[in-house]
Amino acid sequence: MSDYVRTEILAPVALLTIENPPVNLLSDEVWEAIDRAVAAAAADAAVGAIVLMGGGTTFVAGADIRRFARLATIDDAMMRTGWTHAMLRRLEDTPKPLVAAIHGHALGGGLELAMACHFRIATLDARLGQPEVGLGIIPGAGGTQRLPRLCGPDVALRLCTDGTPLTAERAAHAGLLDHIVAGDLRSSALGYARAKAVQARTRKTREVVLPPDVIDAGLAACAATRAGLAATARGRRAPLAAVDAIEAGLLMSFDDGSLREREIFAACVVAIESRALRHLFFAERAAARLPADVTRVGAATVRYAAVVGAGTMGSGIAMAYANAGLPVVLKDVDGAALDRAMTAIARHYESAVAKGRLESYRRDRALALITPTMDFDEFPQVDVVVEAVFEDQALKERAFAEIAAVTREDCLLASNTSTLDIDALAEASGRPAQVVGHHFFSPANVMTLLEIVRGRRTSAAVLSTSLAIARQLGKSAVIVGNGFGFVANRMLAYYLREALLLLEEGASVGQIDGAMTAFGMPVGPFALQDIAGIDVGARIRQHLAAGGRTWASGPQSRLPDQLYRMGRYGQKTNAGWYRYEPGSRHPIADPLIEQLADDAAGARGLTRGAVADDDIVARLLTALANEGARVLEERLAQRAADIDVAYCHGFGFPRARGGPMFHAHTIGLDTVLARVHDYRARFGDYWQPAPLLEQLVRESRSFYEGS
Ligand code: T1G
Repeated sequence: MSDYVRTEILAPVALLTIENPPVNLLSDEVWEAIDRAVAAAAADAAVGAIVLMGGGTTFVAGADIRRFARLATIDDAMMRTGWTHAMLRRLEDTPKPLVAAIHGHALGGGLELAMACHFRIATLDARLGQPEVGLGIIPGAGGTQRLPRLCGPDVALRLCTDGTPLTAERAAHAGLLDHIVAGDLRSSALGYARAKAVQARTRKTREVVLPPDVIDAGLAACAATRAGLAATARGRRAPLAAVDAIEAGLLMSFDDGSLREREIFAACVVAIESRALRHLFFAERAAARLPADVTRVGAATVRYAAVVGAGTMGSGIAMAYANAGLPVVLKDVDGAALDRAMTAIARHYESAVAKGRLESYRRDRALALITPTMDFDEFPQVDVVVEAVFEDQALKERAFAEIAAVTREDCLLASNTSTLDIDALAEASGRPAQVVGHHFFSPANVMTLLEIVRGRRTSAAVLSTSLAIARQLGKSAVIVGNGFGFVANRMLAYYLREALLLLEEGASVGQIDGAMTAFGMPVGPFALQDIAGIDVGARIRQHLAAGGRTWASGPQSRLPDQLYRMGRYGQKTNAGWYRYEPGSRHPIADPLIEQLADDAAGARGLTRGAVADDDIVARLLTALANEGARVLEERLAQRAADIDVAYCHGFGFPRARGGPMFHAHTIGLDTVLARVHDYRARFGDYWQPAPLLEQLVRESRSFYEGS
């Protein structure tokens, strides 16, 4: 038995089990072990058929993408894929029937391995797909050439450009599977292989010839897919690259199409997009683990939740729990507010059903899981309470004292506060070990970031349970420290400050937002403020001012407070940085803003002038990276990768750029530092380089230790 493949000769079948836990990844060594094991089985006279299956919980989850860091050049990638393509050709040429027996996942290289086998069977729960596009690459082991031959160009295009796996049933219907196993996979596979041994028939996918009409339809589908991607790819290259490879396969021989796939894969795997997406793949998993200094304790089971405060955030949080299938009580002291919340929630689900985004039975199930209330009757039964009352310290402290008095000792007490002190809330509760921040991002039922704010006395069990809740809710968790604005909003303040100063310097709201959306942000900084509410920021500044504090030194535009005083809060008042027709969220430029900016510039003795888009992007992203370095220095984030996860999931930072810290990493920290110095010279001493940034540049190191 080799290290990675266990061979059992159960004549006339050779059963080969791939063993590379936890998900049987295809490292070079595993590919080679499969190659050897199949060849040895085929040479064994006692063997009439061969079964390839995965050990443990799954078939094969794909190539080990950690190894792609070694593919520094296109030539490296061409060498690697050349070997893999040749190996799969050898597998396909095996003279005895070769059966892939699939359970769990057959993804990426795992599906490509299965497609080079002669037959494929799977359990009903199996999932088969080519998720490479989510990693900024395309299938690199013949997937774009074998998929169309097995399931046609349409399914191949969908699998390779969208990345969503097929269920076993759909895979069978598409032609990817020959049989779905009802019982035990091992025994079914042995029986299936014994029958194939009798027939002694092999079937080479690469020899399937598509009829001209299928090819023509496929080429048309390629064109249609490209057109669709023009609107949805948001600058990502891999989905279009997958279309190119599939199209090549329709126009060329298998060998020529395979060579074209390898060339396209190679160009993708060395590009920043793939490096960024592979970075995020591991960053999301690292962020979801307990910090190294926290005792490993199991998570408590959460079956029943309560949300206190039926405002926008509270309603969104309640929907997030209901969408995850968890019953949730939504409490407010104001019956009218509760009615408004339930009406808004019902309207949200109705709209989703009307748009075809939600099946009606899911709407009914979610609505049935949300129970409005004005009392605490259910609170002794709940496992977690999320406080989402008005952003006022005294109000929240009172809420925590009340909640602690009506819940079990082991109930997790979370606050959705975005700026207030978790430790103060913990003390007010009388149960500080049970208190933690669960900072959702608006809309809480949509945005996938959950900042888990660790208080000084938050227990390991509460942190562990909070991570489990994030998984249950389908959120990406980031554990952050209890500093003002935590991580994402703390850095955002510096990003927004530069946007406002650029407005006063001469760029328009539309230009600044346009520059940032061209970079890849879903919305620009001004549209973002109109969505979140200009009043939210104004009240935070008022709260700080009441305590004699401000969020940062240095110049701050007065324009947001001016809009606040004018009642221009953003979308909620049909006017903010933009105008909005009643009932519409479409931003309309408002000449008043230019007038206000002219006045503000005049008050600062500035003459507004032209600003280049590139300068806008550089200024805003430099502010993010520099402040991110400070967040790391203050240990408010465990690692730079956590900040990347927070920005991609909290503000839709383009994943193909890896997050604000990864983007700085790719343009070079020396470039970032030089920009900080340049801004300091041009705009004032408030542009202070973060000491960590200076140190990393001095030592030629990266934000990512060991990378
Ligand atoms: N490469 C490296 N590590 C991987 C990995 C991968 N492809 N997939 C998972 N891991 C690690 C993961 O980081 C974690 O490590 C552990 O395995 C368990 O994963 C040649 C080029 C299969 C649905 O994109 O979607 O094939 O944290 O926590 O929740 O043409 O893993 O324990 O140290 O996610 O049960 C294509 C990616 C690759 C599939 C299981 N394949 N993986 O989810 O476990 S490119 C993929 C997943 C390719 C070919 C091309 C999920 C999963 P650690 P996990 P899970």
